Amino acid sequence: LRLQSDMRRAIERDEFLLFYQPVVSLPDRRLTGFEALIRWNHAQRGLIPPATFIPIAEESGLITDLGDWVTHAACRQMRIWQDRLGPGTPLTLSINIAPAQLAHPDAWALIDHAMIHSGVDVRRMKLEVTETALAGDDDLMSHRLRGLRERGFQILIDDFGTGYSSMSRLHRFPIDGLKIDQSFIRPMLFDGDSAAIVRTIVALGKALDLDLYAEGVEDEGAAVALSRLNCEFAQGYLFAKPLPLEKADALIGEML
Ligand code: G
Ligand code: G
Ligand code: NA
Repeated sequence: LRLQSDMRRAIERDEFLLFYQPVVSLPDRRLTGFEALIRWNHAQRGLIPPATFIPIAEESGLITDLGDWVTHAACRQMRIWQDRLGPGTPLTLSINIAPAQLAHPDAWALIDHAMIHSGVDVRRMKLEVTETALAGDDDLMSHRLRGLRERGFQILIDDFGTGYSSMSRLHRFPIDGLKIDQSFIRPMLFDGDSAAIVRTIVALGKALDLDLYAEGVEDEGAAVALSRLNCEFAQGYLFAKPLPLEKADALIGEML
């Protein structure tokens, strides 16, 4: 309850910030963009990780406001990078969208406001939604995703393999890529079943003409194995942890 009331005030006081985890292409391991990940710089407790406060935000309904803050902050930052790198830069930025944000009646209006306010070119922005987010009302969710895609966003299914996407759903939802869950990637070198699941998800994604992302790549062997499978994008501690803005900026400086 305490964190919940603190959170309300923290949104007004701007105590949240975004970290940026690099997303690289395989096999060349070049920076292609970032995933924005929220952090809370609490006045008394210091940095609080999202695993602690996102569930509270979801239970209390604050997730809509928090998600709206993330959308604005990410669009604003992306606009700064686009101005710096020039129009047409291929740099991408992903943001995580909570199920309740997608289901919210004002979902489109809120996103439109952030888009227009920032002046960002959203064609290089990706929205990550979990399979759970899609488990609700199929018609509503696919309608929402279609509207976001018409605005130019790419849609990625996050934590893929841990939820309930039936094949028919994958077929019906307008999506651009799959992010293979870390729980399959991390053990893939020593656990044959995990490796088989990764291969199968890659094959499924390819067959449906989707981009494939591996999350939680921690070792060299996994990066090599994923390259061999032609998984085109990867994130993980092998390449970089989520970085504060200054460090992400420095990486972008190297691209210029
Ligand atoms: O950054 P970290 O690995 O600690 O994130 C833990 C979890 O919190 C991840 O599952 C991530 O998807 C989620 N998360 C991080 N940032 C955001 C955000 O901006 N919005 C939502 N809805 N979830 C986020
Ligand atoms: O659910 P989502 O994919 O948004 O989760 C991203 C979270 O995973 C972030 O909190 C990030 O800190 C964490 N993460 C990113 N790369 C790695 C990794 O290589 N290993 C582990 N253990 N966690 C990672
Ligand atoms: Na994510």
